[in-house]
Amino acid sequence: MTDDRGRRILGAGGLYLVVTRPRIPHEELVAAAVARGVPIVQLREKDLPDDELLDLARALRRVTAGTSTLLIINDRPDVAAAVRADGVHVGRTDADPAAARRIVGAGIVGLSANTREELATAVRAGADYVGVGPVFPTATKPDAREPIGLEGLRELGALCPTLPVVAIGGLDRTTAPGAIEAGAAFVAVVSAVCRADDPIAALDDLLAAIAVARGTGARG
Ligand code: TZP
Ligand code: MG
Repeated sequence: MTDDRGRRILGAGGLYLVVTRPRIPHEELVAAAVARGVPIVQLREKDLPDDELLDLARALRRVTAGTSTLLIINDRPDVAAAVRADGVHVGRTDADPAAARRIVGAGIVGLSANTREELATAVRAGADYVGVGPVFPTATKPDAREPIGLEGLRELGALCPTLPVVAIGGLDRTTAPGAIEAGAAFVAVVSAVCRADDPIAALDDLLAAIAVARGTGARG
């Protein structure tokens, strides 16, 4: 449901960097991600007033516009549309997927799934990709569901062979290779980069681990 650039990037896989309260300015981290060819960056800030969220989204749009990095906004199709982001990620308890689709039009709509039923719902709703997890326990999302483990990830991924699977939850440079081996197209991380003492060094380490696991030799 997205344009050629979006389809190509979604089809290629790699790192899906979720940016939540990074230890360096958002723009700096996202610029580093763009410079390294990270395919997807998501802005996920749940506690900001609307005007600040919009300003931040606009700034990240400026950093990602015309690059090979897609910008996805968490939870807020209105913000995604206002800044012309590439799409929105809608969690289970967030905006209605059909409403999100109407608001972002041809943009990307990503949906979350933790069970077979939720996966079927996401597919029916016309998700452009599905976020599957949490794979492992995570401290980042206090209301996260039961971890599904690598076996759960493998099982859910096998049920939607034509949809890119974004694995999330407890992933870092040591656990990301297992998620890729279990069939994930993308590895999504929050704390592995945003909570690191040196987020850009952590980004480099993670990209190197993902490249080895994907057998691409390239970063990403
Ligand atoms: N959805 C499922 S788990 C999760 C989200 C947003 C948090 C992932 O954070 P981390 O720090 O990469 O485990
Ligand atoms: Mg959400």
